[in-house]
Amino acid sequence: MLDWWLPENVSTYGRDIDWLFHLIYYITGITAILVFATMIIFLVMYKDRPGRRARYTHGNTTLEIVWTVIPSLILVILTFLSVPAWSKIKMQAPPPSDFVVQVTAKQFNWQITYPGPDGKFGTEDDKTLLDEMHVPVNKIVHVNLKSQDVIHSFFVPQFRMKQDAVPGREIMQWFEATKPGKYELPCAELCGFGHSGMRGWIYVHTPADYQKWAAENLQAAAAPAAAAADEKKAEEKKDAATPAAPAAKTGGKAKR
Ligand SMILES: [Cu+2]
Repeated sequence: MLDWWLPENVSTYGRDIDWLFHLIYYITGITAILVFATMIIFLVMYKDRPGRRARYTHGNTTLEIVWTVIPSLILVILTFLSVPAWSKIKMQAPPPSDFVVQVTAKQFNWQITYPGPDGKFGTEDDKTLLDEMHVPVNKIVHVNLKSQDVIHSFFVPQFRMKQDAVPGREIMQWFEATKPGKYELPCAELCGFGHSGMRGWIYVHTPADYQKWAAENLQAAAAPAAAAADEKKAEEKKDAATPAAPAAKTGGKAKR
C-alpha cells in the first residue's frame, strides 16, 4: 500500500527492508494519530470555562506504567522481527559470487575498481572508474568497501543498500539487482564540504550488454596489440563525444 512512497525496489532483498519500513511506518503513524487526537480532545475538554478553577494533579501511576511498557514491548518485538532481514543482508556471509568490485570512497568520489582480465586485485591490469559502476542484472555482486580518508556511506536507494565506508577497514557487502537501469549512488554520510556533490551511478546491464561493456572497458589489456590500438582510438572518439568520460579515466589512472 505504501509502495508509491519509496523509490522503486530493484533488489532481491529490498522486499524484506520495505516490509520492516512499512511496519514501523504504520506503528509510528497510528501512534501519532492517537497522540494528536488525545491532545485535541483534551484541549477542548479542559479549556478555560467561567467558574472552573485550575487543579493540581500528580498523574496516574498505572497509566504511566502502561505507556512505558507497551512501547518497550513494541521495540523488543521489532528487534526480533528485523533479525531475519538483517542477518540475511548484513550478518551472514554473502551468497558466493565470482563478481567482486572494490569500492574506495574518498572526498568526494567513488573509486570503483575491477580486477581486470587476471581476476586479481592489486595487479597492473586493474581498472578503476570514477563515480560509475557497471554490473550485470540478476547477478550477486560483492562490494569490498573501503575509505581513503573519512567515513562515507555507500547508499543505493533502489537496492535498499546502505553501508558506511570506514577508514582502515574493508567491509564486504553484496547486492543483486533485478532490473536493468541507471541508479544513483549518493554518499549518505556528511563527509566534508563537497559531500552533496559526492555521487556516482550504478549501471545495471542485461548480460549481453554487460559482456559488451566489459569487453570494451575491462579486457583491453588482454586484447592483442592491434585490437587494443583500435579500441583506444574508438575510446578516444567516445571520450571526445562525452566530456565526462576523460575526467573519469584520468581519475582512475592518476590513482594507480
Ligand atoms: Cu562522502
